[in-house]
Amino acid sequence: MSVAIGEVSASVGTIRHDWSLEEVRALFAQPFMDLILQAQGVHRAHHPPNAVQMSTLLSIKTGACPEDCAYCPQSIHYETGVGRETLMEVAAVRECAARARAAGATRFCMGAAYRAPKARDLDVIVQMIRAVRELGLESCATLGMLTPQQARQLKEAGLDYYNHNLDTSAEFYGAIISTRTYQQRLDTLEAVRAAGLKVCCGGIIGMGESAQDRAQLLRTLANLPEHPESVPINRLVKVPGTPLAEAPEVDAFDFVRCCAVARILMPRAHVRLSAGREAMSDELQALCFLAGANSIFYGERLLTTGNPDVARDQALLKRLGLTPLPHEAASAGA
Ligand code: SAM
Ligand code: DTB
Ligand code: SF4
Repeated sequence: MSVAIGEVSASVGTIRHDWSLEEVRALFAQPFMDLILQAQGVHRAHHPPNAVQMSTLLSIKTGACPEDCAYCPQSIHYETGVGRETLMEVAAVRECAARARAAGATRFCMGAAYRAPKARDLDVIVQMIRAVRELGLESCATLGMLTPQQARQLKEAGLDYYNHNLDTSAEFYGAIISTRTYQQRLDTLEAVRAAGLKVCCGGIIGMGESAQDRAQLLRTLANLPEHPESVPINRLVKVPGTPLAEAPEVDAFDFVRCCAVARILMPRAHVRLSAGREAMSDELQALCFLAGANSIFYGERLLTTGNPDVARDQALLKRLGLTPLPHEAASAGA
């Protein structure tokens, strides 16, 4: 069934949780210029037009992950040259967070190569969250699957956001990960929401998924009971040694379309132009911002791979007249 563009346009910008696959595919199928204009319209109705939220990532526990995510350099199943490290010391994390703040980040995101955190690790991570918050930064963590009780423990520690990605459509998921199910991801997201944490949830483009898989991923995110506050759109970083090292290149305009459709489906979310920026031209990144992306990972490393250095990003923001978005508490004067 095809949906008339006019019908799709009429609902643009309203907060909905009932998108059909046909509607989402019709958004994607529009002429590029129409799609970008629509996304930019939604963007301006819900966000300051020239502001970008900046998060810095730190890998607090690197490598030797038991999961088999086909894209991931940290999986123990693949030879990628990423070492096996233990959980960092709290003081070292505090120093990294202070440097991120000095460079202009407002949120600090701590990532761990866990299937799920153990109780003794969580006790240390609670101290890291407190240290990050004491610096006046927003805190985010991505530690794998959580039980409802663990999510509550993180909330009590003052955690603001939890990142847990769906990565792709439910249909394509089995081709990428065999060691945990899509439903387990949805269960973690539910536990995170129930604990009162803000949700950061998105996916990866460029793993060999079809156009329909991309539409289904974004549709699943938009049809969650509440939209994630933050939606990372990663372009696969092809790491030698992973099964996806030779994945086909994503068409740049198709990637921009994903940012635009995410913006239209989840008008209030911060759509984050995430992994893969280092290999993107400034012009492609500008198109993604035009399509409604309004957040980036900032700082020369993601978790184990590179990211544009601070000088390049500052120059890009300046050339585009974009300014860093202060975090909510800061802009409310708290
Ligand atoms: N281990 C935890 C988990 O998987 O939930 C947290 C860290 S994991 C590295 C966080 C996310 O990074 C993954 O869900 C995936 O979306 C993204 N990611 C990992 N490797 C990537 C790559 N090579 N390219 C793009 N995104 C990647
Ligand atoms: C997300 O969606 N992307 C970030 C963050 N959440 C944790 C991670 C990207 C990782 C890219 C590969 C690496 O550096 O290891
Ligand atoms: Fe482990 Fe996360 Fe990498 Fe999957 S994405 S292998 S769970 S670190």
